[in-house]
Amino acid sequence: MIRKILASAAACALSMTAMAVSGEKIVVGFSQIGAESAWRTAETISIKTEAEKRGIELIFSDAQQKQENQIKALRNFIAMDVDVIGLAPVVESGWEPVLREVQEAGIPVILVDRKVNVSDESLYESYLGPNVIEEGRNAARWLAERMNGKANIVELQGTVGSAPAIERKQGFEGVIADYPGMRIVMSQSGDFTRAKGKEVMEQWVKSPDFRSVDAIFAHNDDMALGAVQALEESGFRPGKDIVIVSIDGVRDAFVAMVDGKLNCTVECNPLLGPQFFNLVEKLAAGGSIPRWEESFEDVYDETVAAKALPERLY
Ligand code: GYE
Repeated sequence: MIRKILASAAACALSMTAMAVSGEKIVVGFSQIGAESAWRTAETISIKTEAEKRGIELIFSDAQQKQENQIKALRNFIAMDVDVIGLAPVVESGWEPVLREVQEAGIPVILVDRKVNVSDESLYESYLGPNVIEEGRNAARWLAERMNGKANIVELQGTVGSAPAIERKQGFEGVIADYPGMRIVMSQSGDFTRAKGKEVMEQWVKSPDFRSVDAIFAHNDDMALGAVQALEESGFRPGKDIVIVSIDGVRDAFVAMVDGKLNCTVECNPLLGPQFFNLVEKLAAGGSIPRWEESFEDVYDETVAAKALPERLY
């Protein structure tokens, strides 16, 4: 195994020679959260495609949104003696014990798209992903401008305890705090899925307080799209009666913007395969990698949606 010989810089040179001679494959274990959103499906495809392209052996595990399944997967990867582990952690907390086991086995961990909350930062090598706080801020900045600093907002939060739900909320609230006329009047988790986003919105529209609501902030596009459906079924005109801003930038969000049903999406790039395996290859070659490898993203609203739509592949 490659990493075993990576213990020191001198040994690393040896390992590279050994790899070149034996053509030994890099083996990567990847623990994915599940398939809760179009975003995540796009990320999975990007990871699988890139591994294949580079001739890297990928052991892929789908946790079906359960942390316990991710912990089991990590223990399997230790037993299989993989070279590097990629972990997209469903929630932030509860990782310390298993990450310690992984560290003791000498396997480096790259966190992908979500962070963990651990007291010992040496338990992972790097976080590859966006600045999710900034995504929340960007959503709030766009909404503040669009609503002239005045809005009663309902918030559809992502998975409870997940880094993007915590940090998108934090970023959004930080910006609206500067606008006395903007406030969140209802807030609930829709677990990052279309079905739950719809379900939560169906409850909200029944409340008499909903009449005063004029904007929705959804932590991802799938929940916003579920909300759009619920609003339409209740006789509202999403995108017109109620302004909607969400995060991800998936293709269906652009379609909804072109149809006038969604007003803005803050991009969160799921195509992390190439950046992920660049980091893996650097580690396998004995190199060091940055603590945070940031992915590039943008903000798109209804004014540019039609032009951008043909380029949206996911
Ligand atoms: O925004 C959401 C997904 O962790 C950044 O997870 C990711 C988020 C993404 O389910 O759609």
